[in-house]
Amino acid sequence: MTFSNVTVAVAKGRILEGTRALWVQRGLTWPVDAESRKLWFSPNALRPGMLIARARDIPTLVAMGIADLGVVGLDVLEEHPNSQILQVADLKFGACRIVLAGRERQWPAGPTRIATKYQRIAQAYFSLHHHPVELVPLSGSLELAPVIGLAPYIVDIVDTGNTLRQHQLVEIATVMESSARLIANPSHWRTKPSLEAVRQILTA
Ligand code: PRT
Ligand code: MG
Repeated sequence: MTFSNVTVAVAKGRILEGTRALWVQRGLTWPVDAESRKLWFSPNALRPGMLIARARDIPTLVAMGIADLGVVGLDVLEEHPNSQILQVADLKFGACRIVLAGRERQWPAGPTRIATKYQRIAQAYFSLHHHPVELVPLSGSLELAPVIGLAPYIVDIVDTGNTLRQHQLVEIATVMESSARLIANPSHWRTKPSLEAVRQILTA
């Protein structure tokens, strides 16, 4: 099996780190050197090529066939749905939860304001619970929102819970669980057997 016709798009940050650990553990050589700012690495017979991009751009790159495969969190796939991709494996790393958090472990008493970077996921969750909310879109530093009086609640990613604790916030409910997923371009998945080979190596 040659990998010279396979390119994988990987979300930078934690997902890239987790992909590196898995990749190396499965005996593939890692193309990305830490010092360089290079974001594209060409494939060769022994390992797929790699593209490093913003998490929310990974589904687009795979849907358009720029990359054959992609590695991205389920949270990103749910927040930015794309019907032009296939989810082909749960890679198990990058596990985290999207939670509703606030000052007290108590469901909001009435209509409330909630700061989040996951507007679609949060809206779907509160609609399901028939709970009226006003979502405040923020792209980062969510934990600040209750402290500065922007919103009493947040919907955000939690792993260890340290960040919430440091801001005197507690989890009220789990909205969804997430982990890194392997996604594929549907037509490339059908026509390139090397993609299935990559999946098998990463999930063995
Ligand atoms: O471009 P953008 O800023 O959106 O992402 P990024 O390039 O900074 O990536 P990064 O490293 O933030 O990783 C994002 C992806 O990693 C998410 O889409 C998730 O699938 C996954 N992931 C897993 C996490 C976490 N765990 C996590 N803990 N993403 C973010 N966090 C944040 C969390 O929001 C909190 O602020 O890390 C902080 C520490 O978490 P605690 O609970 O361990 O303190
Ligand atoms: Mg980030």
